[in-house]
Amino acid sequence: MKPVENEPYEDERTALTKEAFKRAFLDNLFYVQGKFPALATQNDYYQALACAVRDRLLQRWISTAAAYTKQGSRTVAYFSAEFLMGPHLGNNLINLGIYAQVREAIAELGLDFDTLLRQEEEPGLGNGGLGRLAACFIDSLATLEIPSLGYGIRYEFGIFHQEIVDGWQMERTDKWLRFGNPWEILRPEWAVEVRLGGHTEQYRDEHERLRIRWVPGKVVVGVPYDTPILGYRNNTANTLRLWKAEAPESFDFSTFNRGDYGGAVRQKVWSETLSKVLYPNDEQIQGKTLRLEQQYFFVSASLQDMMRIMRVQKLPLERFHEKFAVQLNDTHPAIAVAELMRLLVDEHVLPWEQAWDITCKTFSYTNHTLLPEALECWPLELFKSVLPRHLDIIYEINARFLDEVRIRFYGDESRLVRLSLIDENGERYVRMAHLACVGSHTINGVAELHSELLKHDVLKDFYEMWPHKFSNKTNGVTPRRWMALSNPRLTNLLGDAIGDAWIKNLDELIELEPLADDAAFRQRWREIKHANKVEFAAFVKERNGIAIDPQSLFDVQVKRIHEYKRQHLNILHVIALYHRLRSDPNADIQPRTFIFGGKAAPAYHLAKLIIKLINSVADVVNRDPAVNDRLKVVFLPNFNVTNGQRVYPAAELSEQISTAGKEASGTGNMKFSMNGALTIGTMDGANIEIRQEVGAENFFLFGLTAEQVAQTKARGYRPLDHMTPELQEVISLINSGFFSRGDTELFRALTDGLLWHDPYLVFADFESYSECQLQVSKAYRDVDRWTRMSILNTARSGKFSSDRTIREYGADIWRAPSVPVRLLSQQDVKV
Ligand code: 4GP
Repeated sequence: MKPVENEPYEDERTALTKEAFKRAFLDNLFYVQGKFPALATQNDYYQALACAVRDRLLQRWISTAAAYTKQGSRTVAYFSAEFLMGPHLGNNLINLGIYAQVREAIAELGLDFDTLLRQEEEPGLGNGGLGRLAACFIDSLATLEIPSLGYGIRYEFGIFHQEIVDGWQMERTDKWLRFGNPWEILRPEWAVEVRLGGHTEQYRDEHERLRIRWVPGKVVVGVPYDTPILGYRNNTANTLRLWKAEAPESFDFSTFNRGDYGGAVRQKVWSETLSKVLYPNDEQIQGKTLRLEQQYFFVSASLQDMMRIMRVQKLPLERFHEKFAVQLNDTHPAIAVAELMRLLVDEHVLPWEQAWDITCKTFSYTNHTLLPEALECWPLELFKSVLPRHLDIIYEINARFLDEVRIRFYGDESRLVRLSLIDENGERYVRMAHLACVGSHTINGVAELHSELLKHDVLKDFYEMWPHKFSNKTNGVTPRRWMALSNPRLTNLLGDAIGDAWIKNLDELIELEPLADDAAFRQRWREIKHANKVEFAAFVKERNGIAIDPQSLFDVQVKRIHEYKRQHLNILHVIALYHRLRSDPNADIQPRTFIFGGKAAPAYHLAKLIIKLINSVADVVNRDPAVNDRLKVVFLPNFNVTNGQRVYPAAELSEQISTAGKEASGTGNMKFSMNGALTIGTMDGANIEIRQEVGAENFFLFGLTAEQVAQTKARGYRPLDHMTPELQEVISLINSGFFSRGDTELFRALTDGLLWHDPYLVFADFESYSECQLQVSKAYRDVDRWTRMSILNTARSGKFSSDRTIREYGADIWRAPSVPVRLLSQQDVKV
């Protein structure tokens, strides 16, 4: 049967009906897994289910590729060292619109759908915010039908698994590929070579022109693994293309024949190291050779791949910037600026000026953090040893750039020093943020405040040079994963109340506003939150062995552990509450469950000590009958996407308590708010915009503003000036060894740090925070008021969809129109 023009066409194999799906599932169990029910494990069933879904993905993927190839569509290439995707199966079912049918089909076959979902190892190829943002963005790009490719690294080991042993974080290798990955397709035919190290030399070409040749020290092969990324209920399936590093010759027989077996495999081992493991640091970058090699590896492979695509589509390289818009997700891929120049000038013999024009029209750069320790700088010698040719190119870019600066800012020598791509104060460094700024046509921050701070602080000199390059693109998150998939009860209620258009157009949630005044609706709203809390409590019981009370206020802080995010402010307040209860057993305290979760970078000792303190306080408080179950503290191990999906729907209070001016945006704050949690937060990152949207009366604000933080520091901040009697008690209790079995030294690094330095102004904000928490408790006791506030948070969270963010990038930066895709059947594709 031929499809009607623009009507979705389903062929026999990939139909979306329940019956077709059951048949596909069993087919895949037999012919892909090679199993029959008596022998099949839950994992076999999961793989069969994933393959049945994948068939449906591939049909859309092929249809999409056909549409894009035919039209030679302008394409967004999102370059990111991290894609924190989370499990694919549930999300793909949501986006295909067959979640409910498939659940039924699996049940009818006598299997437990949730057990199968849980078999999936989540691909944790990112650290936190930046990597998860990339994942939300590619979901929105596909939903908005914008042709796009995500380019990154297929790490064999993603972010470590966190275990808590005796209160301490322990890291275990993330072997996510152990049982295979049904979502990826290997494309060996598109492998490319990437060179590293060695030296450069001059030579004369056939026209007697002096040219430069790079003689590499080693070569690796980048092999692409493709994952289709489905749009929500459309026919678009874009591509996430991740590179694995392999040796060109995996076994060197000539070396082997000389009897050197070790030498023969060394090249293979070294090559594979490049994509072996994700660096587990966020916002704290150390210049390590392997990291620069990883960055260059995926960037070079990707740019070469894009040039291949141009050849296939018969487009001349001079039009590279018309075909592709490349977004640099932070500075990790910024070496792309020099690499594109090298490819155009050295390999494709374009004049420098033309190559530079193409390069600057291709790239745009997003900054994700203001922390100075996160700004990537490579020691010059290290850089030269890995990328000698690129260092020459960067010198040339710099020379031309500084000439421009000299003319613009006549006589301003210090500005030249500040703007240079090379840091010459002491040991010399290559400044990657400067390379990204010079080589990009736009530069953006990820929330209004952050973008302002970039212009007036971190990137001030670049702003003065090119104010037109700067803009703000406030982050967003995908409502498919963070609501429709993870909060089915809320999704059903919303469906009944306002329909489901909000899944694709989150602004529709505003229709909920009048329902905040409807008592029956408020009742249902509460029932849903309660059911989510009960489910989460069961999970905590299973994971932590702690019984928590679903009637208590669920107060949650989940995110990477970092001093600037101030998990220690939170736990100090918990200790203060505990102290109040112990001092006055009749103190009137709202029962609360404090839930923490997050990973610390393995070498970040203070962050690890904060985890230990939280667990130590939990141990004491949870066992103490004197607090009479009014306080419970839980540290949820291994916070990742999967666990995030469990916790956001159950949360009532969202802790967004970073020192103002430090959190670029935050995206967890958005996930909480759209799931009906209220925020206690500072005027930082996107908190400011959340407060603006939901209304000041529906947000618990405390603490110094970014401006006040700066002033306080400028005046010479002394934490002891902010000591209150209660805070004094809290610190003494910790130092007395009360939470550490009498060890009075265990937490000294933390308490001394606070008493004498307190770089993130925990003490300065403590009183304001405690006071604000009292307001929270008071509001919580007024059940109707709280529910109203909760409904309004969801109703007014439309702005925080990543669809809105991507529309803004699309309109202001990429200028890539959407290309709707017509579903093809096998018969439509001629061999
Ligand atoms: C994070 C920022 O800390 C966070 O505020 C922001 O929401 C997120 O990027 C996405 O823009 N930065 C990182 C990092 O994850 O590694 O720098």
